[in-house]
Amino acid sequence: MQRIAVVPGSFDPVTLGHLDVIERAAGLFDELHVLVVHNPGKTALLPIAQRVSLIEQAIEGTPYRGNVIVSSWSMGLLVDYCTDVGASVLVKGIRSQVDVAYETPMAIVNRNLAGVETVFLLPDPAHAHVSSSLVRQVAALGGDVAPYVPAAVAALLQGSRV
Ligand code: COD
Repeated sequence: MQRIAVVPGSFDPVTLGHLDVIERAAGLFDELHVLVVHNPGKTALLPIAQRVSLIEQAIEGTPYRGNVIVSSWSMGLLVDYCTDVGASVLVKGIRSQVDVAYETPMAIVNRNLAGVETVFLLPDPAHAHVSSSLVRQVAALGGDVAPYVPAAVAALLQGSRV
C-alpha cells in the first residue's frame, strides 16, 4: 500500500525551514503532497500560484523531486484534500511551544474529522528560527534574506523590495 502524506502551509514565501521539513518528509513517505493553503489569519504577500511555482523551483533537481507533488487547496477542509488524494497523514514542523499550542487542537480535530493523523517533525537547528513572516519583514526593511530562503525567493524579494 502506498503511504501518502501532505505537508500543508502558507509558504508565503517558502523558506529553508520549510524545505528541510519537505525533504525529510519525502524520505518517510512514498508520495508527498506539498499543499499551499491560504491562512485566513495571515495577510498574504504572494499569490497562491506564485508560492506553488517558487516551491517547484526550489525542489527542482533534488533527489526527492520524483515523489513530491506541489499543489494548492482552497475548497474547504484540509482533510478533504487528504481524502481526495488518499493521504492518511499530515506532516507539520514544530519549532517551539507556540507551534505545539497552535497545531495540537488542529491535529486532534483532523483525526476526529477524517482519521487523518498528524506527524510532527522537529526542525533542523540551523533553520529553527526561520519563518516566512521574519523573511517578509527582513525583505521589507531592505535586509538580506538569502540565508533563509531558496535563491528564487531571495531574487524575487530583493528584486522587488516588497
Ligand atoms: N522549521 C520547521 N518547520 C517550519 C519552519 C521551520 N523553520 N517554518 C515553518 N515550519 C512549519 C510550520 O510549523 C508549519 O507546520 C508548516 O511549516 C507551514 O508553516 P506556514 O507558516 O507556511 O503555514 P501556516 O502555519 O500558516 O499553516 C497554514 C495551514 C492552512 C496549513 C494551517 O493553518 C492549517 O493546518 N489549517 C487547517 C485548516 C483546516 O482544515 N481547519 C479545520 C480543521 S483543524
